[in-house]
Amino acid sequence: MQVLVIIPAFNEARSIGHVIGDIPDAIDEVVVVNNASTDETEDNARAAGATVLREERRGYGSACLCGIAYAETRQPDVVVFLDGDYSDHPDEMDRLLDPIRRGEADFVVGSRMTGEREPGAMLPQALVGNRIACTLMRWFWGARFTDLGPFRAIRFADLLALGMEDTTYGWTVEMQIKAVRAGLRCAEVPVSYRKRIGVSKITGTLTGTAKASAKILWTIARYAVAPAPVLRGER
Ligand SMILES: Nc1nc2c(ncn2[C@@H]2O[C@H](COP(=O)(O)OP(=O)(O)OP(=O)(O)O)[C@@H](O)[C@H]2O)c(=O)[nH]1
Ligand SMILES: [Mg+2]
Repeated sequence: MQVLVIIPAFNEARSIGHVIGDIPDAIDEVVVVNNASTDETEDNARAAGATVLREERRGYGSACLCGIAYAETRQPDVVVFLDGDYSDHPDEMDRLLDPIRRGEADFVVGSRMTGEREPGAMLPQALVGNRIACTLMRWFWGARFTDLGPFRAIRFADLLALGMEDTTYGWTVEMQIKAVRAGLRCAEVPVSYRKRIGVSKITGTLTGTAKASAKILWTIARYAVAPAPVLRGER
């Protein structure tokens, strides 16, 4: 099974080498999408052995979309996403890949809610936001997720068929909603989570939290009212 890892990174010079270094050797290619960083993220990622792409349009989803466009030239069987701040534990990647390898799932989300969290690694606003978003996904689509965690694996053909489009913080929830609506076999596995290295950009800041919360709720609302033909018309 060919696996390609996509890491969106905005000013993660101090952590990116650790993230890449802890990815299991069996992984075929690690792609860091440098999202207009002003530090040494790009040099450090390359030095650690990653393929480095540049996406000048800021936004978590923009960086992920750039990674997907590159993956289309590689056609891996599975794509794994994770953050560049060393909060996720890259050495736990097999936890995500095993259900896909066994043919039991198409999409696997790493849950920090059922996994081991270092105290303070997820701030209260992130915990509450996750709970609300997952509750809404259960009400609207019967989805049984406990987290919107960034560490996740998906069959590449299924990912392309989802037609992902969010360019910012709605990315993770969009993927989960679309996966459930598309009838993919979704699974969750516990993953560990530690305090990030470097400067917090989303949940650690007031504006980041406000923007992310608004975008996540907006994304849920948008798909809750979207009739299926609209979804089929996408991309
Ligand atoms: N905020 C933000 N993050 C980006 C962007 N592009 C890529 N990223 C990456 O997205 C990942 C998640 O951002 P984080 O700042 O860790 O957000 P968070 O995990 O909610 O909160 P903290 O870890 O507390 O900062 C990191 O790897 C960032 O480098 C962008 O435009 N904005
Ligand atoms: Mg983080």
